[in-house]
Amino acid sequence: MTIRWYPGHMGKAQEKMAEAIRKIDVIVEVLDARLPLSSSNCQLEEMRRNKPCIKILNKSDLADPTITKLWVRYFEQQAGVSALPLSARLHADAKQLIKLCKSTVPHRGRPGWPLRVMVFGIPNTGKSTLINTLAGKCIAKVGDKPAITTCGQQIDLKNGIVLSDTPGILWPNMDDQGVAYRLATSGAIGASALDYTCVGLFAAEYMMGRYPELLKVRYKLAELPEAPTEMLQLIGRRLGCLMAGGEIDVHRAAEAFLRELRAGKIGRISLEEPGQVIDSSISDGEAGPE
Ligand SMILES: Nc1nc2c(ncn2[C@@H]2O[C@H](COP(=O)(O)OP(=O)(O)OP(=O)(O)O)[C@@H](O)[C@H]2O)c(=O)[nH]1
Ligand SMILES: [Mg+2]
Repeated sequence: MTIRWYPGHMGKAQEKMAEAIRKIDVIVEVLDARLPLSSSNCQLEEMRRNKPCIKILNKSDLADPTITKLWVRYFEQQAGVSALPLSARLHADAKQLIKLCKSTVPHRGRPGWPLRVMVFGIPNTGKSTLINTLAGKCIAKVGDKPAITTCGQQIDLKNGIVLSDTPGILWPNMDDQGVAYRLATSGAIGASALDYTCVGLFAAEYMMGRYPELLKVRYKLAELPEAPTEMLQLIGRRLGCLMAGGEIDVHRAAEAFLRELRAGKIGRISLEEPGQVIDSSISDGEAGPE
């Protein structure tokens, strides 16, 4: 199944942000540390107007730490970009971001000259969580599903910094279905736009190839099966996803598996690494790359 998700509010929000960037000093792009490239919005480069950009690799508590280090190095090579892995719920991590914003634009952040920061990113990467941690209180609505924020808002941190929270936006043409499936695996795509079984099979195949030991431990398996379909059956059995008559409900199993994967219950994983060939081979009717 081809995944496409571009709800109406995203186009409108993007137009407003492109305009608002004129009056911004630094852009903080909140990426998902488990898939930093797939969660980068390709439209930002054009919207950015050469403004400095800090790439946050958020949810680093859920990502493979060795691979996150490689990603930091990867992004640091880009002009005008610094990269910082963090967990948006942690105050100590958020403080590091404040320091970095101030050192990136040292001439602002004084009375009458606030440092204007736009927090930008695709849905569900933790933008509003980061803003709440920076503000020290719950100002922005947070949720465990994409497109929680649909309108922007400005927050004065009273420390010389004014933040703009923005809705998560994607791009209209999701031509690279490898990217789309990684986004769906991470929880960045609305449930209405995806088929849990297809995404679950994609995620199971990836995990079997890249993190087989984590699967064995989590689902108490001595060996992994050959095929992702069998893997989902085994997971369904372990998690009690049964239909009347005792057969495995594969759809429910896939949904439960993705929930566990997204919450880090299987372990810290990364869905991509720098230099890997991004697989674009998924097309209509296919569950995932063969
Ligand atoms: N484990 C972990 N979870 C996080 C972290 N940051 C945010 N989350 C969770 O990720 C989910 C999405 O967080 P939000 O802050 O609503 O994300 P957002 O980017 O504002 O999402 P939209 O408004 O939909 O674009 C919530 O369930 C958060 O609790 C993090 O660093 N680690
Ligand atoms: Mg939000």
